[in-house]
Amino acid sequence: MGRWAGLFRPGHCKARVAPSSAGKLLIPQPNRLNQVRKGPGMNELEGIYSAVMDGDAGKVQSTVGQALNVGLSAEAILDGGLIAAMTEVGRLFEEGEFFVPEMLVSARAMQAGLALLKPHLTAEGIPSAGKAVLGTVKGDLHDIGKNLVVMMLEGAGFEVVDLGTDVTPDRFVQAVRDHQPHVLGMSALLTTTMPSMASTISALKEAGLRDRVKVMVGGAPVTDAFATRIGADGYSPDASSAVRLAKSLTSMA
Ligand code: B1M
Repeated sequence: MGRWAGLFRPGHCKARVAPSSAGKLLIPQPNRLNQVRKGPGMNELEGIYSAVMDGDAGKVQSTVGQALNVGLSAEAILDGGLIAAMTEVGRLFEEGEFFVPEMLVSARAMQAGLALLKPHLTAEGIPSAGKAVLGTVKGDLHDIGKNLVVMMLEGAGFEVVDLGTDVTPDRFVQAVRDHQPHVLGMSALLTTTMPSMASTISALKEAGLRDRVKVMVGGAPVTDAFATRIGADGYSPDASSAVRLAKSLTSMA
């Protein structure tokens, strides 16, 4: 249960009760708030955390507003509220306790908070975790999974340039030239569009840019073996492991 046990009030978050991997119901534990260390702004951070876990975008915005009003820095709100909650959402997803729809609503709620924080983060000059360019490959219009990866990366502090769907190798190459990202991420949902990932890597080589960017790939039909075969630097099966992969690739870039 991790942070759930300490951070949810009794009766809170009824909609989030989800079957656990063991088949049990994931029910918030009795109130252990008294055991959570109290400090200035702690209530606001707990509010943000709970609202992201609940996928309640309106509440995320109001609690982020309150946190700014009581004087918390944008960095503290990002790390202690939004990212902490999304990290937990990712963990619960990986353990089979959260499912894609829950991860999506939480990610969207987190983005609503992020939109409010962005101007403050820029003003505070917080260094980003890295820069990533992402897109769904040529011929492919599936973008739900890619959007989820974008949101999770933004939630983890990455600056993300989202090229959208149906992105040609040339557009990926141009984006690497223009934005100089640490990581280039490609998503494909169709077996027929997976070869475009290989074409993009070839196009990067031809443009002399392959050594300047780490390439990660993902999407339902993509596998680790395929990623290795086409010369990508990494593959991840879901959005939360994509964050870990992007972080490790960024540290190598
Ligand atoms: Co399409 N579709 N679809 N579709 N569609 C699939 C993919 C399909 C498996 C359905 C099926 O037949 N069972 C099948 C592909 C078969 C194949 O190639 N093996 C298929 C087909 C055939 C088609 C069309 C050709 C149908 C037609 O027109 N005849 C057509 C193609 C259009 C095109 O792209 N040119 C088509 C169209 C569509 C819709 C437009 C209707 C819609 C897309 C809407 C949209 O995305 N805006 C759609 C949908 C919704 C699906 C299914 C039902 C769901 C896909 C999805 O969003 N999953 C899908 C069947 C299925 O998967 N069960 C299907 C949820 C999403 C969160 O998961 O995208 O896997 P996913 O992302 C995950 C991971 O893969 C990973 O993280 C994400 C979150 O954990 N991940 C990455 C993804 N990208 C990553 C990148 C990374 C790292 C991780 O690093 C960069």
